[in-house]
Amino acid sequence: MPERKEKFYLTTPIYYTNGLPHIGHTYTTVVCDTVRRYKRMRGYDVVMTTGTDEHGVNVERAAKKAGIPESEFVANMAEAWRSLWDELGIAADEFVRTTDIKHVRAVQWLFKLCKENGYVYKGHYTGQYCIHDNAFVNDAKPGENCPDCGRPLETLTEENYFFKLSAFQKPLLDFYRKNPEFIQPEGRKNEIVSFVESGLKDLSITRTTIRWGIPVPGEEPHVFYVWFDALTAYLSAVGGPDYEKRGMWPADVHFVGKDIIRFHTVYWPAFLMAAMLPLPKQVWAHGWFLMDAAKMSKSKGNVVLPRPIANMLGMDALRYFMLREVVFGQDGNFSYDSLVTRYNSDLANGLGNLASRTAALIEKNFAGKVPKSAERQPQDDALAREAQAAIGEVLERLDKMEFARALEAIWSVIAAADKYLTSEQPWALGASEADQARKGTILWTTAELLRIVSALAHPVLPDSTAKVWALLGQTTSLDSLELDGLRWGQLVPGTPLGKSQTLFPRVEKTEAIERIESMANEELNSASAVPKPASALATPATPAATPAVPEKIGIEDFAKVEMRVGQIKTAERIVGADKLLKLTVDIGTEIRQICAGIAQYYEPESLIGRKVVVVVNLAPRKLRGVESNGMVVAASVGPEGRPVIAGFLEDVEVGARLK
Ligand code: ME8
Repeated sequence: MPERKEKFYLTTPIYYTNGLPHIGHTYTTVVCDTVRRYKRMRGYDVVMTTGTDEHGVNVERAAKKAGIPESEFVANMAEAWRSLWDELGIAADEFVRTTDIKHVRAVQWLFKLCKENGYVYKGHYTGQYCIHDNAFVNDAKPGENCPDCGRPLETLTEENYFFKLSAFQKPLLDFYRKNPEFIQPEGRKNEIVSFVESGLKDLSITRTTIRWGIPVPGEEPHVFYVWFDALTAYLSAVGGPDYEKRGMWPADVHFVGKDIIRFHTVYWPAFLMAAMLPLPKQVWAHGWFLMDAAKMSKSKGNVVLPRPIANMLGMDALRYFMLREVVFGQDGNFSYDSLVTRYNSDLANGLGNLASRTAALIEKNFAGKVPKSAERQPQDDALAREAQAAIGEVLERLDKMEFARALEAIWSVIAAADKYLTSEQPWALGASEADQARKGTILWTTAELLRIVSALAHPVLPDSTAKVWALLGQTTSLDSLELDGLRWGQLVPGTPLGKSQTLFPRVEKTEAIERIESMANEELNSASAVPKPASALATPATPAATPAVPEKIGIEDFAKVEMRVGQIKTAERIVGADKLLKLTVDIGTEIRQICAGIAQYYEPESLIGRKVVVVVNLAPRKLRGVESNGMVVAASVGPEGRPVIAGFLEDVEVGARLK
């Protein structure tokens, strides 16, 4: 073991805050937590990061729907995610919120580095945009639907800062070649390599169409594109600009689902290359958990929630099922039926039964103390060899993220021990000295096997293996056990057993499924169950009213309204008037004070510098005691009439008249 512990830094994606975790998110997080525990048991200094991705249009909309400011909405959601992970026994070392000031600074710092190094420029972009995924869809045509989520795309033009992604085609391909383990699993690597080989277009990394985002310093109303913002969370969690002090960056592995592999293996390394920062060592993209052969997602409303499963069967059962049932990297189907079947066969009848049988026999025959292993017979040694071999195999499998194979190896040893007990029949032996000695050997052997199994399975089943560990009278913490020192033969005879307890009570399948489903329905229907389908977050359409035929006006009427380009210089809230902002606006010939009813939708700071349309010949009036000399033009959107300030796609001169 090295003097100074080697570091290991691993991350889950930071999840969107417009819903709560379903078992898809739980899967990635459980995998990450398993590796975190495993690496710690291999002597590494480990940091695991998870968190919440809190910016973007979806959050803006969801907050509006909830009728609260975005900051309050995301604070509630972040707390809900954090406490659910706690409740499920998944304790990450770092929880990043993208609204944290340290994260905001890190994003601005990364942008500055990319810009200073010449990889950022200003331009205009018109494209087809998926509001749900917060992404422009390259090559899509107007009227098409998003290829990822199937929702209609919207045509959008805006002034953006662009990132010169095109400059990184060769560096990325070289990087993949020199680091063949960077993209995992192998199959996904080919997909990414051909994507990069087919040519990379520059990427817009700021937005002016989104308000709820991290401001680009000195460039308001530009805010950062959510992916530039979100990916930086991995770095801000471990020090941001001061990452060298913490010594954790670069990440050793980013665990993600296959849906976001491109962001992690193309954009993210390119941003880091541009900033001349170290690159993560590996991105592991797993498959999807499917429900009825469809990807589980909030929008489809086919989500499975982790809490009801944990309540009914224990979190260890869910962890075991997810890692045992699906080959890591591939898609897997979720069904309550196979979950409960595995629970009963592998956990209740397998590990649980072996532990309780062994403990009960030691209790009865050796007054609750671990017996001595006397003269050994070939079948005892065969089992010992099998268990010893499993240590090597399991470590090797876990190193390669082959969770299902690792668990298979552990459970095959459990099955061998079961068979051994059944054929040796210690309960049928008498009270003679020889029989007692034989009983001792058999029970020491199964107890020792259980000790090894608990240590090996601990990263996956932290709770129940700690119970077996305590049952075997082990007083050290299993979390800090070093797997490298684990050997057959370390169980000390005479150790008093701990208190016996049922680890996995058998359940009746139909009843268990009914209970899980009813708890899930309750959770989904309760006010706190945030995984509402995204469609439910959209503003409901107003019932179609008979359109009033507008009276036509002549051009001379229109000419009476004088509209000019104005630029907002200052903006502040008005005490006692929740809806109003007091603005000073440069209209070319003078600076006007104008009140605008937009305070619930725009942060004053976000408006500074923005070019707007001003009706300049409106008679002055007082609003809440404050004089308003003109009007800022805005669209009235949705049934609540949300104001959206009118602006320009091209730069226009202040004072120019609108005709
Ligand atoms: O994409 N099966 O967040 P997100 C397996 N905020 N895994 C699943 C899954 C399923 N059915 N559904 C979700 C985002 N996941 C961004 C990430 S990172 C800088 C920003 C898991 O809330 C899987 O890990 O949509 C997937 O990649 C992630 O949740 C997406 O979470």
